[in-house]
Amino acid sequence: QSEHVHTTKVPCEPCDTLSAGVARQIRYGLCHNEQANSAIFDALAFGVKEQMLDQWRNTRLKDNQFEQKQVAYLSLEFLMGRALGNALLNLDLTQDTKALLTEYAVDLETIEECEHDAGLGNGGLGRLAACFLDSCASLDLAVTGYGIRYQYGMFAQKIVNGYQVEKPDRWLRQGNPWEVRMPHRIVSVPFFGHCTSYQDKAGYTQHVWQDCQHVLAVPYDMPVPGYRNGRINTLRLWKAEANDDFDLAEFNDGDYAEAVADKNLAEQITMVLYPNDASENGKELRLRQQYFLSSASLQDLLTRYVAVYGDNFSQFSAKNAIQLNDTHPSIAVPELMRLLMDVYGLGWDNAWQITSQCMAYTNHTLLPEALERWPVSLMQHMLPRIMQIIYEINARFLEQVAHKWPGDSNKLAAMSIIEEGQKQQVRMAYLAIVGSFSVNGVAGLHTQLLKAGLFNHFYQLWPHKFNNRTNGVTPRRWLVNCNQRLTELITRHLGNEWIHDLSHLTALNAFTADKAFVKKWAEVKQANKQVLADFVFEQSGVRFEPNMMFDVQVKRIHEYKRQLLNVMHVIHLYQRILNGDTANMAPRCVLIGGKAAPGYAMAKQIIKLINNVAHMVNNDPLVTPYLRLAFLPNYNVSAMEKICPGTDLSEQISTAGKEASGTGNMKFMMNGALTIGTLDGANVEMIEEVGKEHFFLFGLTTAEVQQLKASYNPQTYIDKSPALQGVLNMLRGGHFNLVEPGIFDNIIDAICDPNDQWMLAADFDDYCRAQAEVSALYAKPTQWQKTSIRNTAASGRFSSDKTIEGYQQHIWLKESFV
Ligand code: DL6
Repeated sequence: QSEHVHTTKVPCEPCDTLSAGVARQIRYGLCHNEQANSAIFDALAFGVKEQMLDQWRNTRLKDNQFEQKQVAYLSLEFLMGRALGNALLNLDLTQDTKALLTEYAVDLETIEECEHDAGLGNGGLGRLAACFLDSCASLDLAVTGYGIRYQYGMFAQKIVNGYQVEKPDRWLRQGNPWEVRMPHRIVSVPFFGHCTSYQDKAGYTQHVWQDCQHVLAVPYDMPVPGYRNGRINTLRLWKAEANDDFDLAEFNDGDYAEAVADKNLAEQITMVLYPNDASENGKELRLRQQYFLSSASLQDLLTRYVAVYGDNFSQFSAKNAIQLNDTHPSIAVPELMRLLMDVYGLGWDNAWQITSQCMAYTNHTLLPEALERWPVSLMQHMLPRIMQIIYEINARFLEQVAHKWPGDSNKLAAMSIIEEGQKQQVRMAYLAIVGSFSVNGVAGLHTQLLKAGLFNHFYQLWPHKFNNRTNGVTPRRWLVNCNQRLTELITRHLGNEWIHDLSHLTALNAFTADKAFVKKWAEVKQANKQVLADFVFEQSGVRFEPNMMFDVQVKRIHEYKRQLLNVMHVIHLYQRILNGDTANMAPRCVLIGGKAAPGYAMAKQIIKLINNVAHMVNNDPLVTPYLRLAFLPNYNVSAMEKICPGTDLSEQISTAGKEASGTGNMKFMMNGALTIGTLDGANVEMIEEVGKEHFFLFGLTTAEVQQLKASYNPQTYIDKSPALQGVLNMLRGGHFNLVEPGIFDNIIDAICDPNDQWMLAADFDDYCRAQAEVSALYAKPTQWQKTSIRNTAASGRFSSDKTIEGYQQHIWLKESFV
């Protein structure tokens, strides 16, 4: 990194403290690992954490005074990735560490590779939470992340004979040097049991939830350092432990399994992350996780508040905001009611006013299958008091509905928190909306669709609650740290203020006229492509050539994200090459990576198809000068850190109206990739920023998708498209599965199915047209590079700092709740 980047150094402990700390860790064997590099990583991480302890404590002490409003960010997922590089950058210790490591004859990159990704999330939603934490700390906001310390994070993906195989992710096996167990902040979370009520002396009905099983919630804190500002926020992750370790009597009687049964049952709660990103999880254990996180976090908040204000709750909503990251933690609404009423003795009205003035809900998806619902019977059994409170919230809410729409029983049924039917269910998203003062979507289009569709009734009732907060990503991890070459180039020309305020990147536009700069820009990309090519080879065995275009789609595998459309285009190119039609075809290396939910059969078949197509493409020497295809196994945060700096073309090709926002699109743009994409999610705003002449737009719009739905007939598109016919014929002919007959029949059927919601056939020709434009521009390297510069220049709006400023100003500090 350049000198410039370090001029804003906030005074911190001298580097010899770090060096002494690391040496001490090594000497006293705090690192148990035999492998030298891992041992150095552990020592370094412990040393860096030690450096943060004072500032961390000071931050906590300051925040405990409640001078600033405290925000609790409740999320079932925090996809943090690795912590070392980010901590060093934010604490301004990168250069010192590099120097220190020369003593051990090893470079920082090698040591960073020893850190296991903290994969406590599925994808976009969890990674967004992690970016937000970095921005909150960097903006000096008192925000605590509350999550679950899963013992097993997102599964590791192996590819065996082209198929995804899932392996458990034991990320804690070597220990976690960053975390601090906080036994004095343990709380207890109730489950099961039953409710009774009695009249108190004042004649009020009091409710008692009794005979419950209690599970201990043990906090493990992780530091979240701000960017060179002395603030260290906290990510508090809860681990479930049994109340009593095991039943000694049973143990003495020789029934060992029974003796530890309760312990195992309790600890199961935080054992594994559910690996589904866009489908209902629907399992009892998942509800236990949601309640466990919500209850433990709220108890923690209340304890902190009561320590300052005692039982005077009049300041609570002025001093606390609780952001619900998707519907997953929405059970926090009735839980806060319970705690305020049953534990702190508040009446319903007071408790409701407080609750509904501090809860804020972010929705992350329009896919109905991802909106959680819980059977009333399950809720009643597992959380009887919570179910009582939900009934009461619903009854009072439906009175408001009846008042607004007198006599409209359809409205009542449509908006009720309890869904009637064969099996009554609690609609968790509705519970979140009713209990929150703010409801936000994560991109302009997404919020508009929420208001017009999914949540329209609620929007009519409470238009003031709805607001948009377009997502963003942290420029520290996603540009400064992962793309040090580009950072250095930018900083040399713009100074370093852009790291604090990414809108400064617009100044890069002027440099498109500077030949030397454009040349340098191209050199940086070339060097990053070499790094990526090496990585792809190491991970997949496929050789990428840095002089070919790197065309990348990495994200969860889902039909709506349309990796299949991408492969169809690859097959089309392959066919053209086999036919000798390579005119105007820019040589390209296509990289696809991502995990499929283990139960999602179609997504797994798509992975198999990608691998089989890759096998044919990569083994034909007539084809490889023009086209290569690799499936990258085990795509995760640290893989993306190598991928986005080396990408030329970013694929953001979801069916319009289905991707809430996307955040990978922003990371690629920041790193100078050009995008091919639909008018979906945050792509819309990216186009607004960069101009549509610098974006390869294709496909149906959301309105067109909606309009076409009833009469969709893929055959009409197939009949009109020789290219699509060619692709389907090749698939039908079994070209990619000669020895595995029939394995892709489902995929072929899906493309030709009039019920194909993703409308692959409808968008195929236009996608190929846009891809041809990509090829044409790639053939003009200078113009390509200039467009690349313009993309980075226009990416300032997608810094999560901007997004968080919006949350702070329009949600967390909102003065009056109408
Ligand atoms: O808001 C973060 C992220 C968005 O960028 C993605 O577009 C969206 O799909 C994702 N949502 C989820 C939740 N379920 N689903 N699907 O991961 O949130």
